[in-house]
Amino acid sequence: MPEFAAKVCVLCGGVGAAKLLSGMVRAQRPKDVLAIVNTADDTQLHGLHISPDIDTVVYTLAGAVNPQTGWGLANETWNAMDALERYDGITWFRLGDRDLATHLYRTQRLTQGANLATVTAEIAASWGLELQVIPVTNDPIQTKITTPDEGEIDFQDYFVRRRHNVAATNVRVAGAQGATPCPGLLGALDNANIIVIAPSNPIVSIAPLLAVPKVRPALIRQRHKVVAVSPIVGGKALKGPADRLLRELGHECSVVGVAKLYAQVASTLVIDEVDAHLAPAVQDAGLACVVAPTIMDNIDKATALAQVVLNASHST
Ligand code: FO1
Repeated sequence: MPEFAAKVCVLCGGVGAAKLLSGMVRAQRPKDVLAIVNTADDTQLHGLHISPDIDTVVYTLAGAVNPQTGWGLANETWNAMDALERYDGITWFRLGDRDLATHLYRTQRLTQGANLATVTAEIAASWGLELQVIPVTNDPIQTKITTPDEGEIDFQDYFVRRRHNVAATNVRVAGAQGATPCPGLLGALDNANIIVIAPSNPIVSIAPLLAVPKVRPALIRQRHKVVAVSPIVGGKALKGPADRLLRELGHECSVVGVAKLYAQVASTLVIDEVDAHLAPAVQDAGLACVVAPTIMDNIDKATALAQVVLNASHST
């Protein structure tokens, strides 16, 4: 059983989490940070196993991510995608030539019998990362979105192919019930000084992490050291469909709605200054509320937010 001696465990989705991690590894020693990453966005395409949230974390922390999109690699070429057009192949999910190497390597190693955690550690190490990056589970879990006119579709169909421009009437994480937390994950949560819920999509990035058995109970048990950062600012998501998903699934699309979603597992919610007037309502939901700049449009702001999160954990 691997041991992850991390002082700070961060529950991560994609872009927002990667930005906070970039700051966290400057506010804290990188090797004391453990990123626990959602894998319910994973998809099989071209016979390859693609782990978008893991790759966004790795590429961002390596300083190699495409800064415009927050996913994939900067300075990419698209020869493989262009060549696939000849065969009318699958090109709606854009895989750059260099990004493809990650999926080829991951798939080859999984085929050899390595588990996702092992392969993720190899990929993170190859990019020179010092922080620890693990999948929430080595078992297959998939987010499935139910839409009014198509029934249940896969996550990337929803997110990319339909540009999350369709209403969701239900979201579930297939495979979660039978999944086992990544070895070492529960121990890391127990031993951490602080557990952070990154500003990721509560419905499709954070909920899948909590759906893996024993993870939610572990946070409930240690709620006093769990600090969440709201991904909703001024009633909107900074990126992606978090705001519309909250509304479509019957939640309040505000920091108060996020507070109510996290009340069981987190004791503090960090909200942006534009939502300062809602701090009392967050407290009424049962969480301490910290007001700070949460829009990480540069590395210094990400570092400052990481420091706010670390300080918040000492104050509860
Ligand atoms: N997102 C898109 O909107 N369009 C794409 O073509 C796309 C390709 C892609 C390839 C690799 C990868 O790791 C991520 C990719 N993403 C793309 C983002 C991905 O759908 C999202 O990052 C997550 O699944 C949600 O956070």
